[in-house]
Amino acid sequence: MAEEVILVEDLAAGHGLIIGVATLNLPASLNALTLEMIDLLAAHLKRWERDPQVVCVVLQGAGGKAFCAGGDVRFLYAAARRSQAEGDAYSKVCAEFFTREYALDYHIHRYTKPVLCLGHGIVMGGGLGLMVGASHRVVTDKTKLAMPEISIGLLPDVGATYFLPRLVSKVGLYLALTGTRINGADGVFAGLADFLLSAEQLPSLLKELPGLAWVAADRSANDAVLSRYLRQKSQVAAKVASPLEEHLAFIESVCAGADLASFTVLMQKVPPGDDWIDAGKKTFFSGSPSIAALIFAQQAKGQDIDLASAFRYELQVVTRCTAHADFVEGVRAVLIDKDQKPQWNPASLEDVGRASTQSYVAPVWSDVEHPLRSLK
Ligand code: QUE
Repeated sequence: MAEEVILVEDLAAGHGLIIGVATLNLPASLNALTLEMIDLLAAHLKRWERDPQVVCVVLQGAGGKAFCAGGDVRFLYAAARRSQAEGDAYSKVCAEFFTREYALDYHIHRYTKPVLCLGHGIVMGGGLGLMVGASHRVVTDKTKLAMPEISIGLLPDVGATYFLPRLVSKVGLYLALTGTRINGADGVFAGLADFLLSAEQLPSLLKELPGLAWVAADRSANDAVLSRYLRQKSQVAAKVASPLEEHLAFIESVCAGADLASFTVLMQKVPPGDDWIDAGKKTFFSGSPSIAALIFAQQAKGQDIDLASAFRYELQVVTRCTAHADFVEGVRAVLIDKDQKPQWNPASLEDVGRASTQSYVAPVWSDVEHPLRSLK
């Protein structure tokens, strides 16, 4: 029998109260989100939200290596190729996937009960989309966070239009352009996570949660109960250094100009020798030039719009991405052929003009037709 891709448990928390636990269970692909996982998770979140006995929801990943490494990119790649071969304006299959994924992410942001996300191990792309909206975001000394989409010709999505511009200083822009992998301490420093624990504390956490002083139907009381518990845990956790914090002045210096040309020049001038910076430079200079330009437009736009509008904007742009050559070429180079040598079009940062960006931001749907029009 096939394994369940989402494991679900209703933990008894005393006095008839319940903690809903959802475990992403595709460890062989680092729990990367499939459409089936998205739909199952959405259904359970709805059920737990309606059930007055449920006081808290926990999201975690099976296997110990990853909470969630992203989305089902191979599925999206196949769908994008099929639609491009047919000459379609965009892939309906991809648009449907992103619509359901963003609706799930949005639901987590707006959830009416505490959501505890255990962001242990790899949390990238779609995984970060599940985590950032949770009310209680736990990371560990094994956590690796990133928005690596520039490497596959995709706009950083899953709410990145909204959450990246709201991180400390220019960190969001820098993470989007360079795909830099940051650790748990960095995540707390940046504003992507709330509590840094030691990985060894996680098993006891799920055992101790049912014993906390939960109250039926009192969201703010339960938020406080959970926060107090996690704060105590984090106080006894091993300390982890934050390379991101150590590089904050550097990030501010390369992001000081307001455009891609300035960022490119400033990054070119950085001498090699710092591994953390060198990895980001490599990703930026080998990433999609069109996406680099789009990220500037996205991060500027995202500062001024609300969460629902950010998801609607992203769905428009990401859907356009599925009709461009860079997405198919990027997935081919990174995940299919693994030659790590994408041939981008336009090929260089100097060649990207307004026409490229405009072709990505041209709306697919009018406001009244938009698949996410009902997000409030
Ligand atoms: C950039 C990305 C992704 C990536 C690698 C990149 C991404 C993504 C995955 C991924 C990882 C493991 C899997 C899987 C997909 O890798 O978004 O199916 O098992 O989901 O360089 O954006």
